[in-house]
Amino acid sequence: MSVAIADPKVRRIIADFPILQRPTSRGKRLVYLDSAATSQKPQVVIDALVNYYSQYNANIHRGVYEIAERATAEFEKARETVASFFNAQTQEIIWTRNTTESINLVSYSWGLQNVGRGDAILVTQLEHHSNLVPWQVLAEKTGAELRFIPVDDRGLHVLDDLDALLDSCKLVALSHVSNSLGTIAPLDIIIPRAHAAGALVMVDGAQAAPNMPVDLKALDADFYAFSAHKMCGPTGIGVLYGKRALLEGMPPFLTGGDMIRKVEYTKSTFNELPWKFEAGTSNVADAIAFAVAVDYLRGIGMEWVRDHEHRLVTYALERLATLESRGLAIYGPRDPARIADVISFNFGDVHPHDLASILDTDGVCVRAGHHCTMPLMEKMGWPATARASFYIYNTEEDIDALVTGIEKAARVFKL
Ligand code: 7TS
Repeated sequence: MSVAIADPKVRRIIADFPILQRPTSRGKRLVYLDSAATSQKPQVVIDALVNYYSQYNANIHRGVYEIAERATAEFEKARETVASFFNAQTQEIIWTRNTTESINLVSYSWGLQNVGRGDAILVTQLEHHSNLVPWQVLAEKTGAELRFIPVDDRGLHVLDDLDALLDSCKLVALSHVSNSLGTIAPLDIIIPRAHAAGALVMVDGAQAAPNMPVDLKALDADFYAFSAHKMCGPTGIGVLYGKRALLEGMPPFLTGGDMIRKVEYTKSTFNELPWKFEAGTSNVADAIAFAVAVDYLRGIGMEWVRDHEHRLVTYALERLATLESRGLAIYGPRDPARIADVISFNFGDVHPHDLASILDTDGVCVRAGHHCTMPLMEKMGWPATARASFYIYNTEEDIDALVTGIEKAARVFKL
């Protein structure tokens, strides 16, 4: 079941993930190539959850007894850990459930206050539904125009008409990395151009935060959203980063307990940042465990993560290219420098769900479908794709298993 992994660092990383130690129900090694959907969790993160619930489970920001004070302290320390990892101020880190909720927070709170008829919201043709539907709804509510930065047939941003697209634009909302094609957005060009045109920039960092170093101060985006579960952390906890001055000026998204300073029968005043945006009992355990995941990634080094995935993407493109003459279509950019963690493909007329099912019989997990980017699939003329995505625990051997699985599918479907 096991294979010899040459790189001792990768071997040590794999040993940290209990799910990678057990065989599949068919007795195969688990070859997990779906980390873009959600990453696996190292034992330290699982332990942090168990430790919270078994040692100091209590509600935060209210109890004066020892375990409640410990829970509050660990919860707020987790925020500091995340802030320092991404080079932000602690008050700029708002806990949410996930990327989707973070984007909705901006759309409802900032959007409804600042966007109106005659304004434009600019997104790209690559967006995950989470960074498209909230802006469609905002445009519909406010009468604003929704515009699109086009992408070419390799999924690369076309910036030729950027100045015209930015005219009257209040917000540019785009993904740092595309979850369907892996394209890395040219934020170094788009963010300064948007700011010069008077627009704010909201970056969907769901696929970038787990896979590359992100320095929020240097990036200069106004808002940045990501989910813990894609970066070794638990599900149910995400982050909205916003520049402090902007967050200060925004009304709360949800209201109720914990986000208030004073409540009278007919009116209330709201808490300061970041708690103004955190109504109700927070996801204490998952925030604390997320900070453990962040420390785990810090120990590995995000530069190493990016280099490792660059090696894997380069190798995967080389290996998959050998199947092109037999009908494998590889989508997205072909230059590994332009791709983060994802490669999408189709094999002849085989439906990607059938391909994924055949791969699954050998323990190889890939995602098949539209990847929550239906408009992109439609524009490209693909009904769906198969998608392999890579993370810190993947190896060249995993890519070999993918290629062997595709060859097996070719035999099954007589391609
Ligand atoms: N934005 C991008 C770029 C994403 O990849 C995802 C999730 C989201 C937003 C939403 O994240 P959530 O944590 O709020 O759900 N992407 C995927 C995927 O590619 N396969 O499953 C989920």
